[in-house]
This record gives sequence, structure tokens and C-alpha cells, in this order.
Amino acid sequence: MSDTESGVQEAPDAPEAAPEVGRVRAASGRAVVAGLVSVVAAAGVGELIAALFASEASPFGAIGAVAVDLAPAWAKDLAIALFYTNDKNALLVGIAIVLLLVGAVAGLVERRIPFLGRSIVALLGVAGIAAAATRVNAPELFWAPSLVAGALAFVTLGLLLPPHPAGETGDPLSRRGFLIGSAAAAVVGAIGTAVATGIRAGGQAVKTLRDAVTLPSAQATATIPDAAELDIDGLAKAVTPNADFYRIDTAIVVPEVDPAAWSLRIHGLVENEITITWDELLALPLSESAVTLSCVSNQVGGSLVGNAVWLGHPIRELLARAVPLPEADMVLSRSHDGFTAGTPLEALTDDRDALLAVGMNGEPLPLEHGFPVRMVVPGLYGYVSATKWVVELEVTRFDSARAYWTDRGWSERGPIKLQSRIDVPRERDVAAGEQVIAGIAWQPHTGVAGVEVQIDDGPWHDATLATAISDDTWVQWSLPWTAEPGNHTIRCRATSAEGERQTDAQAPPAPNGATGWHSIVVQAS
Ligand SMILES: Nc1nc2c(c(=O)[nH]1)N[C@H]1C(S)=C(S)[C@@H](COP(=O)(O)O)O[C@H]1N2
Ligand SMILES: [Mo]
Repeated sequence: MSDTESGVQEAPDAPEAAPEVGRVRAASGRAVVAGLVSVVAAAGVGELIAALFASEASPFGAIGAVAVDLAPAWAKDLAIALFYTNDKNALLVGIAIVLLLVGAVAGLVERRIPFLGRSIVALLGVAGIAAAATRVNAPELFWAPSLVAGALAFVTLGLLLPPHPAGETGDPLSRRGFLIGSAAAAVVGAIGTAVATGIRAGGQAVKTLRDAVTLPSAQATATIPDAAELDIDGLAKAVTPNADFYRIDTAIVVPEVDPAAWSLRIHGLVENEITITWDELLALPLSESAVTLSCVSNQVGGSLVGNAVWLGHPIRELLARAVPLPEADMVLSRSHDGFTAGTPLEALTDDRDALLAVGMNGEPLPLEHGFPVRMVVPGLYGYVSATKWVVELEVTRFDSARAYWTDRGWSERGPIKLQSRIDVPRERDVAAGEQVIAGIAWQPHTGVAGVEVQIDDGPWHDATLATAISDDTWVQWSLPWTAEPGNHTIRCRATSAEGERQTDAQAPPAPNGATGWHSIVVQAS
């Protein structure tokens, strides 16, 4: 009480200043709300226009894509480590928070300097246009969603925070008018976002095109031996269902490629430049091959690895038609959205099943796994080989071209390292007594000869391997175990078909793949 009194006494012109302070305070609350709802309305309408007319120019998507491309390698690592395959959602939430903060600040600025705050939100639209313009294969209407969004934010903020007529105090907009206006803006934003999301998730044009695709049958089919699947609860399936297959890419909005408009150009250091269309590709002999794909960002024990049966045409055959020049040693593949991977020419011309794939586990490629066409190369991490939505193969040299991730500090060469993982027991608490320990091991294109398991620093036991589908795939393994009550540490290590033993030296994913033994701790009772 006395503090308040003395505070009042210390301010000589308190009687005049108090209402003024009160007015400015109320107004800054208004200003923040006005800024926030302007941005919300604009974002919703921008996303809606994008969903309707130019989905690859989604303001969020475009800004997100630029953020992804500009992000340093450590930020990608961190995002994957923190959010795993939710890293894209985390990025979008981050962008939303930044946009809202800018909106709030713009509202406060507008309150003091009319037009300046409005110009700030309009600049967000300009940023969206610039971001969309820099995208490879930007749609023709790349400017439209962000232009409308920016203009809408500008107008909304102006309407909610009209400037004071000279000499007047108090808000020119009534409290009721402000409430109705800002609620309307928020509703417009929410509806726009909801409808845009619905359109994206539902009636997407490319989804329909994919549904209409019937793939030719394979001339050589992959056989999955019954004994490849141990069928143990909690153990990764021998063949990963598409819905469970990990997804990693830089695409915030999944690229939409119409197969009828798709073509692949092979050029660069070749004698014959060739271009092949979708119909031409499907008319070529297609073969099936089970290949395990792994992301270089996979941590020891991580889940950024999967095994699928791919249907495609050997890249080797296409390169043979193009005839690479003797000095060539790398193929830079490029996707519809500008991602690039640098693959050793040798890995695409030797006898391995490097495929230009159109099918995954008996279906056309799912959109997020590269529809209509992607690359799959046994033995190499995805970032140097597995280009999705692939549209171009440039035959070149390692010393004259760089790829998306090699430009960001990852190694030029990315052979998949020998790894093994414990999947079972899944839970920390297990019942004492008869248990089974099970997992998978892989080194695609080399193969796995054995897996050993160690419990509590005891001797290493040979696990029983399931039948491997091929040297290009992971193999399941298991070991019966009598669990004594108490805490136990379980470790595994693999031996490759070439006799290499999996190293216990721990290395992080960067720059060319994690190493170390996977271990888990369980409590038996
Ligand atoms: N177009 C495109 N292709 C890409 C990528 C990408 O970012 N863009 N990422 C690569 C990486 S790093 C990996 S690990 C694999 C993952 O393939 P998946 O998402 O089908 O599992 O795709 C590769 N192909
Ligand atoms: Mo990756």
C-alpha cells in the first residue's frame, strides 16, 4: 500500500499520466492481438490458396524449405536426434512461433508508427514469395499464395489498428468492433488452415494419379524365404511394411510429380545423352530386388533403416546406353525438388542391383518415398544414392561436382557400415526366466555372417541367424536367454560376410555413419 502511494507521489503529473498509461497498456494488448490474428489469417488463407492452386508454393513449405537448405549440418543432426522423423513438424512449429512473434512485434510497432507495423507483416509475404521463387521447379503461381497472404496481413492489421485521427485520444475502433474483427481474422485463419490441410491430405491430384498406376510385373521376382522371418513379437519384420518405412528427406512439402510429365535425363560426361519417359521406363524389363536402405544419420540402435522389395530397371543398363566417358567417376542424381546425391559411377555400373525403382513392396512408390521414380543402390547410405523423385543423372567427376549433403560437410563416399541392433526385449522390465533376445544385423551388399550377444560382461554367445534374403538385406537373429532376476546389460555385435567384426569404437553419424555396439539394459523380476 505504502509503496503504491509513494509511487504516485513520486510521479508529479500522475493524475494526467495515469489514464494515458492505462490507455497505452490496453492498446498494446490490442496491438499484440491484432498482430497475431493478422498473421494467423494470412497464414491460413495463404496455405489455402497454395493447396488449391500451387501446393509447392505453400508459404510455410517454401520458408521451411529455405530454412532446411540454409540450416548447417549440425542443426540437421540435432533436429533428427531430438525429433527423429518428426523433425519436419518441429521445424514447422518453429516457423509458426517465429511468424507469430513477428506478428506481435509488428502490432506493437504499428500502434506507435502507423504503416510500419503493417509493412513488417507485408514483408513476411515478400519473404514467402522469395522463398518460393528460389525453389527448384517452382510452380508458375509461386508468388500467389504469399502475395495474397502478405496483402491480407497488411490490410487486417490496418483495419484492427486504425491510426488515431489528429488530436483525438482513445481507440478509434470500439472494443466490440475490435473483438469481432480479431475473432473473424482468427476464424478465417483457422478455417483456411483446416481446409488446406484437408485438401492436402485428401484429394491430392498426385495421389489420384498414383492410384491409377498399374505396374508391370517383374521379369525376375524377389523370393523371400519363409525362414527369413522369425516372427518374434517386437522384432523388425524381415520386410518392412511401407507404412512403417522410415522417411528422411529435405522436402517440407512432398514433391508432386505427374508420371505422365516425368522424364529422366542422363547427360554430362557421356557419349549419348538420353532421356527416358515414364511409359518408356515401364516398357523396359523390370526386376525385383530386396534391398536394405539406411540413413547415415541413424544412431547405433536407431530406426532410420528399413528393408523393402523394390521393383525397377537396372541403372547399369541405362548408363550402358549413355556410355560414360573414361574420365567419369561419379553420377550426380537430381530430384524434382533440387536435392542431389553423388554416387560412385562404379556402384551404378557393377553387377549389384542398383535400380531406378518404381515399386516398393508390390505397390507404386508411396509419394513420400519418391513417386514416381527413385534410386536404390545396395550398400550405400541414402544421402549418396537413394534420390527420390529423381529426374536427372549427370555423369561427372567427384573432383568437379558436389552433392547436397557433401556440400554440408558429410563425406563424399557413404558405404553403409556394419551394424546390428537389439529389438527384443522391447521393454525395460522383463519376466525372469525363459526369454528371447532378438534383433537385426546388416551391411548391405556385403552381407552378415554372424551375430554375437553378450550379457553382463560374460562370454559372447553366437546368436542364430535367420535365413538372409540376400547379401543386400538385413538379417534377423535370435538367442534364447534365461533371465536371472536383476539388472542386465545386453550387447550385440555382428561379423560381416567378409570377416570384418563390428567395431566397438563409438563414432557419431557425422560425417559418414555411426559405429559402436548397441546395448540395452533390462530389469528381470
Ligand atoms: N529427393 C530427395 N531424395 C532423397 C533425400 C532427400 O532429401 N531428397 N534424402 C536421402 C536420404 S538422406 C535418405 S536416408 C533416403 C531415405 O529414403 P526414404 O525416405 O524412402 O526412407 O532418401 C534419400 N533420397
Ligand atoms: Mo539419410
